[in-house]
Parts: sequence; structure tokens; C-alpha cells
Amino acid sequence: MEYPFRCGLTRMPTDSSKIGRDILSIYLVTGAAGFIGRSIAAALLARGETVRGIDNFSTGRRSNLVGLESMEFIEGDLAEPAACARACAGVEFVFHEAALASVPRSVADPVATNVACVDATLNLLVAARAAGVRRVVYAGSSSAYGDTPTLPKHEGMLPGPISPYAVAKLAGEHYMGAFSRVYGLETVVLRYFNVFGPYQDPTSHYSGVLAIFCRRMLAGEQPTIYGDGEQSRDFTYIDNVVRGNLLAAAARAEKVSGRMMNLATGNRITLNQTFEILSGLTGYSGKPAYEPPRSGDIRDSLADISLARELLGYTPQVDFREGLRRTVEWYRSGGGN
Ligand code: UD2
Repeated sequence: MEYPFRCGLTRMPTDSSKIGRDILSIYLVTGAAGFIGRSIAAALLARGETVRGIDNFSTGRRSNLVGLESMEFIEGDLAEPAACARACAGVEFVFHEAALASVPRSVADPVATNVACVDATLNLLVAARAAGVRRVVYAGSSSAYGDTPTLPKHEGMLPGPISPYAVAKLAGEHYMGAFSRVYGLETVVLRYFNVFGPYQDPTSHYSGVLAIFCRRMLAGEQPTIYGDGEQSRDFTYIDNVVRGNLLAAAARAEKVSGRMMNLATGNRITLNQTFEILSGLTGYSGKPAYEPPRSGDIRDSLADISLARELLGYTPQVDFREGLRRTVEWYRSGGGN
């Protein structure tokens, strides 16, 4: 992947009090030991940026930090204000990826999801404002749209969260908007649609479906489909999400600050079709097991990505099949164990 643009480091200081910070822009990535956070951190480091990461390892993995040795790392929990203050000191841009993902996890323990997604996000915003952070880019979730039948989902639609997870991620979006409006902190919300790719943890019951399927099918084990398999998703390969984040940090504030936009591919595929493609890629010759749908699950999800195109110049670079091929190769070569 190529990252042709840089932000922060080359910008001229606008006033003398900011000179030190402008010359040494620090990027904070929360959830840096998680799948998306580590991928953003790796891209920033590859571009020569100064990066700080924070993670409490609730779902992030120490093994995901391999290759990120030049990143300053803080083991800490954003639910603690002191950890947020430490993480934000001297920082110019924050990519807020830390969360407790998974709809079924939130159904099992809504309070834990709220603490990790809502309390932590508010603490982070308070600390970011106090530290003079310029911009926070927030990982929103397509779950905010809920289970309305209208497709594709566009940003003008009313949210309709149906799981505690969706409520928590949506609350974070609203905090971003409020901090832009009342405190002038620049915030950009990117609503991710089912991100997948290398470094996604395949070992938990709460992992993303593609990570679970890759691992099981490569091991010759039967995957389980909840429901009839005709539910569809706009599965988005990680490189597209990383690119969208870098664009969101670099975009002019007048264009993006206080805004929310989808980050996806604009295509959808059913789980049954995905299973067939994965059978070919992994060599798995069996059939899936079918079990009842999960509570809080959404039937169909597809993004309209025209707003991100317009505001960020975003276009997906890696399509679903190519992304899946790369992902299978990564798990096949031992990734995620
Ligand atoms: C939601 C969000 C997504 C992201 C994610 C974080 C939607 C449409 N998407 O993803 O943007 O925030 O939460 O966790 O709300 N499934 C199986 N077998 C398995 C595992 C899952 O059939 O072994 C099904 C599951 O019931 C669902 C689909 O696969 O219908 C996708 O599940 P998921 O957990 O990967 O992601 P999802 O859609 O809840």
C-alpha cells in the first residue's frame, strides 16, 4: 500500500506557541494492539510519522505489536481519565479505534460494552481537548443504521440501533459531533462497514465472521452460519479503511470537521456466497452448519460511499475478493495464531 501524503509534519506553524508541536506531530492510535488500530499505526510508521499507541489488551493482542517497535506504546485503559491524559499529551491527531466490538458480546454484557465504548470515548475527548489535540478521527459502526430495509445506507438516514453495541458506538459519534460544536475540537466520524483482513483475531467466539471462517475452514473445521446465510454485508478490506483514516486526518477542517461518513466498498455479498468463495480459497470441501440467527443481528448492510468520495476523495482500492484472498493467505501462513 502506498501513502503518498503526509499531514502534520510538513505543515508550517501558525503561531509561535505551537511551534514545537507542529514540528513534532504525534499521532495517537487507541486500540493499537487491535486489528484496525495496529493497521493504522503500521501505515503511519511506514510514512515516517511519530506514533503513540495505547491498548488495555482486553481484546487487542500483544502479538499484533510485532513490527510496531518504533511506536511508543502505553498499556492503559481509556476508561481511566489519567490514562487518557497520558496518551493525549503532545498529540496532534488521534485515531480512536479502541472499543469492545461485537454485537453478541454487547448482548451478553451491555455494561462492559458501554464502559469501553462510551465512557472511554468521553474520557478520551475530554483529555484530547485539555491537551490541545487538533483532530480526533473516530471509528463508527454501520450498526448505527439498524435493521431498516432501505439500501444502500446513506448518512442522511435516521439511526436505529438495535443492539447495545450499536447504541454505544452511536453515542461515541454524537460525542464527537458535540465536542466539535461546543469546544471546537475537530472530529471526523467514519462509519466502518464490517472490516476484515490480516491481524483480525480469529480465535474468539466474538470475532468477525470472516476471521472465524478463514481459521476454521483452513483447519478443515465446519463453520457455523447463524440464520439462513442470506444476510448480506458490505465487507470492507482493511487497507481501504486505513486509507480512509489517513485521508480523514489530512482533509481540510472546513470540509470534514464535525462530519460523519460511511467507509466501505459500496458492494454487498451474502454469507452463503462468501462461504462458497472461501471454500475455493481454503480448499474446504464440507458444508456449513446452520443455527438460529443471533439476537441483535442485522439482515442486510450496504453503504452509499458517495459522501466519503466527495469529502475525502476516498475510493476503495482493494475489492472484496482480492481482500479475501490476501486474508486467507495471511491466516494460511500462520497469522492470527
Ligand atoms: C457489526 C457491524 C460492523 C462492526 C462489527 C463489530 C453491522 C451490519 N455491522 O458487524 O460494522 O461494527 O459489528 O463487531 O451491524 N456470523 C455467522 N457465523 C459466525 C459469526 C458470525 O454466521 O461464526 C454471522 C452473524 O450472525 C452476522 C454476520 O455473520 O449475521 C456478521 O457477523 P459479525 O459478527 O462478523 O459482524 P456484524 O455484522 O455483527
